[in-house]
Amino acid sequence: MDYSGQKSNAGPSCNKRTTKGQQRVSPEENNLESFLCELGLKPYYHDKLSLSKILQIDKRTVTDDPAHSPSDLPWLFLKKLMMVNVTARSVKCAPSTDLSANDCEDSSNLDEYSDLDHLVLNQDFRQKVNPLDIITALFLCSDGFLQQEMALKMSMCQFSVPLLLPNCDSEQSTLMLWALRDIVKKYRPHSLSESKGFMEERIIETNLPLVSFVRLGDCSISKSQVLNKLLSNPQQYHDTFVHHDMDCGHVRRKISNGLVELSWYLPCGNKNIDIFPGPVSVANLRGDIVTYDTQYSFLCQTSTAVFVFFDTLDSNHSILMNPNVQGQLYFVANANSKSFNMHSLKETAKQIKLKPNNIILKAKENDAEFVQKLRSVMKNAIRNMPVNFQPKEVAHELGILVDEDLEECQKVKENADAITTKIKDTLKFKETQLPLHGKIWKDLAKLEKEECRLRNAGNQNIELYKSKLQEDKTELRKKQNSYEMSEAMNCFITALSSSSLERDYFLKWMRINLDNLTREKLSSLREEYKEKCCQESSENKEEIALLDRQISNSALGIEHFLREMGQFYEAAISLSEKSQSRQQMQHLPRLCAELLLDGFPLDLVDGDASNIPLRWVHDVLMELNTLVQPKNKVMVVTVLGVQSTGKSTLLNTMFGVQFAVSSGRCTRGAFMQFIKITDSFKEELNCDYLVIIDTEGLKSPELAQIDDSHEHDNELATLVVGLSDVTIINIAMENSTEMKDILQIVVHAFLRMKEVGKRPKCLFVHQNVADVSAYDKNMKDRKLLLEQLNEMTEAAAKMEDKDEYKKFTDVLEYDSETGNWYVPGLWHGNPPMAPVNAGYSEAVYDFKKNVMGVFKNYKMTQRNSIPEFLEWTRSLWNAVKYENFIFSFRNSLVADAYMKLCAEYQKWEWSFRKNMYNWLTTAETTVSNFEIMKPKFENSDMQDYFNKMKEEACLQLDRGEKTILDHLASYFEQTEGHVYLVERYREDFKKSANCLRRELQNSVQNELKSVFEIRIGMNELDKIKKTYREVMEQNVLHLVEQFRKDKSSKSDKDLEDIFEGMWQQKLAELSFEGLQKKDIFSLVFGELRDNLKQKEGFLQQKIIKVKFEQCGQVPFVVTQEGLLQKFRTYFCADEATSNIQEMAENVIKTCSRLVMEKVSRKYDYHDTYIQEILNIIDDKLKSNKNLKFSHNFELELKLHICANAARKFQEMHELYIKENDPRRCLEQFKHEYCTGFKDLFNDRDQCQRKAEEFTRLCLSPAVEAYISSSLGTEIVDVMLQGQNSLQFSTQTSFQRSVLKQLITENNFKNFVKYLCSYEQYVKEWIQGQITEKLSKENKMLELEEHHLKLFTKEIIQAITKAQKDTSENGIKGLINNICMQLRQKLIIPKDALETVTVFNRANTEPFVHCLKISVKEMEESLKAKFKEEDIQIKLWKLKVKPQDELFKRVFGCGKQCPFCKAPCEAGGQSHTHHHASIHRPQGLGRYKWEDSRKLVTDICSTSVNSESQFRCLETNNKYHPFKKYTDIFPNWTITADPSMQAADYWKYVMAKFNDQFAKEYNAKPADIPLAWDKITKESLL
Ligand SMILES: Nc1nc2c(ncn2[C@@H]2O[C@H](COP(=O)(O)OP(=O)(O)OP(=O)(O)O)[C@@H](O)[C@H]2O)c(=O)[nH]1
Ligand SMILES: [Mg+2]
Ligand SMILES: [Zn+2]
Ligand SMILES: [Zn+2]
Repeated sequence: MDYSGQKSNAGPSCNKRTTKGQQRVSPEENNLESFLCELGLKPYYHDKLSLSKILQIDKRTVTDDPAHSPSDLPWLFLKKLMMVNVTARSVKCAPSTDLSANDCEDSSNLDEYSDLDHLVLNQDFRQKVNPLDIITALFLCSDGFLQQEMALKMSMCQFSVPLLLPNCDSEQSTLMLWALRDIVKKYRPHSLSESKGFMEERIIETNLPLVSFVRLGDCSISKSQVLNKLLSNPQQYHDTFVHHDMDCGHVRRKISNGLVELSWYLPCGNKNIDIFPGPVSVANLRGDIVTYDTQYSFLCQTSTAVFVFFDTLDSNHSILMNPNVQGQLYFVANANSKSFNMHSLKETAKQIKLKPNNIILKAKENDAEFVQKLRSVMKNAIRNMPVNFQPKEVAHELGILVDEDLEECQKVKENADAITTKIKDTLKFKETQLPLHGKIWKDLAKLEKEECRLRNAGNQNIELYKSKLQEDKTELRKKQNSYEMSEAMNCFITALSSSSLERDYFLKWMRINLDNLTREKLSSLREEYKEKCCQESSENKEEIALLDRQISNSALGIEHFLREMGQFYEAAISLSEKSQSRQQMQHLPRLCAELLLDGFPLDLVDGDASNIPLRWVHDVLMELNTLVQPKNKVMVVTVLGVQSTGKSTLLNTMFGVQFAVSSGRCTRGAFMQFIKITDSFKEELNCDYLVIIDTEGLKSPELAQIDDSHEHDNELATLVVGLSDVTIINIAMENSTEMKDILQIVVHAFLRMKEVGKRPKCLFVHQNVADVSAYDKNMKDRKLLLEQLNEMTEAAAKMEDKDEYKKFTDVLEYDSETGNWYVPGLWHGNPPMAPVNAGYSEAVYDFKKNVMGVFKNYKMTQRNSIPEFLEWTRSLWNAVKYENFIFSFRNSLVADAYMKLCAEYQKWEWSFRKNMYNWLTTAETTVSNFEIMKPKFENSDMQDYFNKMKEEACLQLDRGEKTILDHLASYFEQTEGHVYLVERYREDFKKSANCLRRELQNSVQNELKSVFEIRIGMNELDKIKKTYREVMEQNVLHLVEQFRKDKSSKSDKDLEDIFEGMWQQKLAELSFEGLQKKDIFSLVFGELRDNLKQKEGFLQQKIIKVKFEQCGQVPFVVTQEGLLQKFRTYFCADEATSNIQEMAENVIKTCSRLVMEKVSRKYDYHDTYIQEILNIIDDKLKSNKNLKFSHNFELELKLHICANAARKFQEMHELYIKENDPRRCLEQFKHEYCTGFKDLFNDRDQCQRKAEEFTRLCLSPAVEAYISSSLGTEIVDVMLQGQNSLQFSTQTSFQRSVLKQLITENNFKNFVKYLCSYEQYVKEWIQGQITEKLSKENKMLELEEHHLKLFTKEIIQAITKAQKDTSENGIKGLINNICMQLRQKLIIPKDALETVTVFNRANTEPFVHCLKISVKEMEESLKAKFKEEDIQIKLWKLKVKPQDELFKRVFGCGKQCPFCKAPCEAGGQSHTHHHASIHRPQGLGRYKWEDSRKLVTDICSTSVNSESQFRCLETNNKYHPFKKYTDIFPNWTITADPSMQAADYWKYVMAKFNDQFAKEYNAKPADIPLAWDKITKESLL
């Protein structure tokens, strides 16, 4: 074909085989720089691309945009290569669309056949780049580590790799030794076929025969294609070398001429398949040897055989005379070529004495025969020839650069060698040079677990036992500290401290060296292990266990050095802060953090010790956090699965990373690696780093049995599942029993996460499912899988005591359609010559896209920062160490989120309460003013009004409840603060809101009802009073008329006498019918009997005989009778009785406070009062049912309280009757009547006096009442704001504040009070806080004055307004108008009001003037009064008592831990589970040992994890294991003490006051564990 007409800018054409290389290329086009520019790689020529940059995750990672310009190509190539995709080299630009548009236009003008020319002419080369150029360019622009990685991945794809890299600008070649160093190949030469042995070697360091293929001049045989055929197995052709017929292979090469590529042929041991019996290296030089003579010389000197391809030998054959040819030379020529010249061939052969056998001519045979011929020649050529592959030396001789000659690289190689050359025996080396992380660390790990599990505690005192474990730990740390840092470690750490480039080289060298040291041993052990595992026979078990141990002994990698470093650090940290060795270790976490940031995988779980060095990991990650802040959000992917199922391979393929991969047991423990997410992609993923965690394979139960590693597997799975956002479950489909086993472990882990609030996403990857229709075909399998998962969920739920989970989907979101992925087998063909299956790579890529999609869809809330990730690690691992994971889990993130929610809820609750209080106050005021305002309400009567109010109350309550529920809903929708962690508490809070509404509804309705009924009673009374007043008024007026007529002047004395006479006379005339006195006792008793009606019959009988009036006169004492019959004989009966006594006293106190409050209101008695009291008693009894009191007790208690209440109410009633006696009321205002009479008689101006009277009698008391009714809620608000307000925000913070104050005072009496009369203590404490805060800077007075001032202003405004509105009716109308304005706030005393308006003839204008002055005076006098009054009295008088409100807030549900009495801290009123953050030694709750009577030191949070037992009333006096305490106390959650320090507070208190407590509790002092004495007060504050 003729290509000569192609577009010019593609440069000279690239005709088939004849236009090779540089001949026709103009210099500037050859320019490397301009080519790099075109590829967009120019910046990286000097500032090399690094591996970590390539691994970063960006948009391109998950999108499939085609390449638009050549500058996209290198990235596309890299992306595919990193995922070991064999199609990586076929990258090209998408056809440009505008070009084809042009074509169309053109073609319309031409005849239709010109299109055909067009097709040929328009071959567009602009956008195309030869793959070799891309590879060369990338190698030129990459640093050593990326080069290594590229070479490694290329060799996995069975691509040839660069051996000599040309630089067409400098015309320098570089030998790529370093780049190829990482390639390790495994093969089986025929010599080992029989023994089934194999070789595993770092291929570039191995002395393999090299066969080179070069070209002289033009050649019509495609050398590369021939080579590919030569190396391919007959049944499976593979393009090892790029050749002309591949995608873009025909595009002219611009910079890659002079490139020498290398590939290997490696046998698999099967003689029928293998082409060569042993391994062979094959080199291929691109370009003409005439131009690239240096490369040719290099090959000649390193190869066993050199094959020269040519068509003709003319002038250029002198190159073949090269005297340095070390091996044999072979000529390969195409005899069919036009330019082939037999004559010159013969001539040359003669000249260089080439044997005829060394000349291969392609004549009539086809390609297959030709290749076969070449193969046999090659086989002969390398057979029995000495091999001397010394590329480095040759390169130096020829002036070829060597990549690893770099100074940084060489220098640190020495350091690495210094460490590794001394290693003879890995086990011994580890023992002597890395002693800290060996046995000691394993022992430490065991101790740490024993501290939680307490399996060997036996009958010992648990706290003593724990204290001993603590000492043992300290001892081990001491031992660690006694070691000097070994020489090897010293070298290692020094090397890590060097510059980052040197450090990277050092680590690589270390890895290479250590790998070389251990590979041989390890790989054969692993192979053996794998075989033994597959056989699954029982005799193997011993052997497997032995192999496993051997593997672990022989393993020696960088991770061991890092572990040692970690142990050095942890040991040093245990020393005092000032110690020198601690100072010296301070920098280690930083070093390690830098490694992580560089993309170095770090041990998370040490697989040997099966433990996490928490302190070390913590400090490293915190350093990392400091390094990256504020970009510290992470997402976590983990993989779990059976051993050797390609987990590490999967992760490596997905993310381009390098987790250790090998057949047989390989990964141990769990490794984590950080991958950066590019800035541009960050917005989409909302996170900064991806953390990938590779884990050790889980074992099948048989294997797990051998070394008891079942526990280890479970722990590991729980940890990594808990840490991850996405968990990949890797399943090799072939083995479904294995799958079942690991699923069991996994399901457990997920279940646990569900319980603790974490929701990882779970994806199943099924490996080795080849078929394209896998997805459909596996429908049945998926169903089966789901069935099994469901089954296991149910089983696991039973085991964890969480029966509510029946299905897998109850535990987590899982869709069996989208949650399963199918991946075909990894290799395409037979290893070692098999490339990675393109299907594998593509399937993994699809999967990766899906994983990224999952991340994108994650809610913002679920992203953890590094410290949060750490907190998860810590809390998960701590919980894992206990046997009972779910009940041991405690996470400060969850706790924080819960606290926040509680605090919010408290706010909502309070604002609801406050609204209702305010509403009620207003309602009551209006009701009280009902009569005064009657004209306003027209003809409605009280009952209508009451109903209306009730309706309105309901509306208010509805609204309030809804507001809380709305708040709650939107709280859970927010994106910050990890709200998803507390999702499971949402229901609790919903219920609490309902509950709160019910509570408020009851109290509001009761209150309203009593106010109304009392008001109705008073109205009756008022009517009577009114008639009397009217009589008096008439008489006074009459008197005035009478004496006016006299016209005689009278002195005041005379007038008074006259008035007195009239008054007495009229009083005698009027018949006063006051209120009827009622027998309150019988009313109360009636209510009580009603209350007891539902109870058992014998109470009814008993109550008939009771002399109610005589009850309650002596203090209430609970006797044995108070306890239920069957418990009276129990060992703890005494204690039970005293508990009941305590409760009773509490109830009595609460009720008597309520009675006092009612009495202080000075109203009449109403039945709702006693009903309220009975309700309180019933509530209390119900919530204290666990005390097992008898019915008799209930009766006695109620009688006691009711009788006392009745007494008080009787007094109150009588007082009320007396005060409201109509005669008395009339007499009360006698003075006013008298003065009125005098004024009228004398026609005196009444303005001032009336104004003053109105203020004094009506306004002033009303204002005072108003202030005290509104101040209560205000004070609560004050307490909830500003300094110290946090203490009331949640139960937990309240507890903290109280405890803090207690320890500061450090007073035994206070502790006892707190412990024994908790409720009382809390109340007093709150009262104290309020008094303190309000007294400070006269806060109380300030509040009062503020209200007073505002209200005075309001009154004055009302007066002004009333004046304007009032036209007729004179003063009376005016005053009524004023009251009208203020009717919602002021309760105007009616009697007084009417007295004031009587005979009032003043002029409005001066009256208003006087009134305003009066009001001002009132303000002053009230101010003075406020100043005098005591704050306690003021608080007592408030209608809403702030102390009660705050108490409700912080007291919560009021339940106490059944063992140690620690108060419940759960938020809301109706939570399903009570919990306390700090439990106490049970001795503080009066527990003592039965026999020795010593106080018990055990702490519930420990006991519930131990083998101990307890007995009490609830267990029917039988012993019950602590571990199963939930059987007895199902509503309590007692979590383990994760830090081992939370209980320090009480340990300290108990140790300090041991003797005093013993005395107080009538017991013997406890045996205090040693460690307790060491706790200092300072550490607790
Ligand atoms: N034939 C075949 N081999 C595979 C496949 N996937 C992985 N391998 C090989 O299996 C061996 C084990 O792979 P790893 O990735 O180390 O397996 P692992 O699950 O991480 O192993 P452990 O960490 O030891 O549990 C390696 O030699 C892989 O090359 C596959 O799909 N088919
Ligand atoms: Mg692995
Ligand atoms: Zn407790
Ligand atoms: Zn509770």
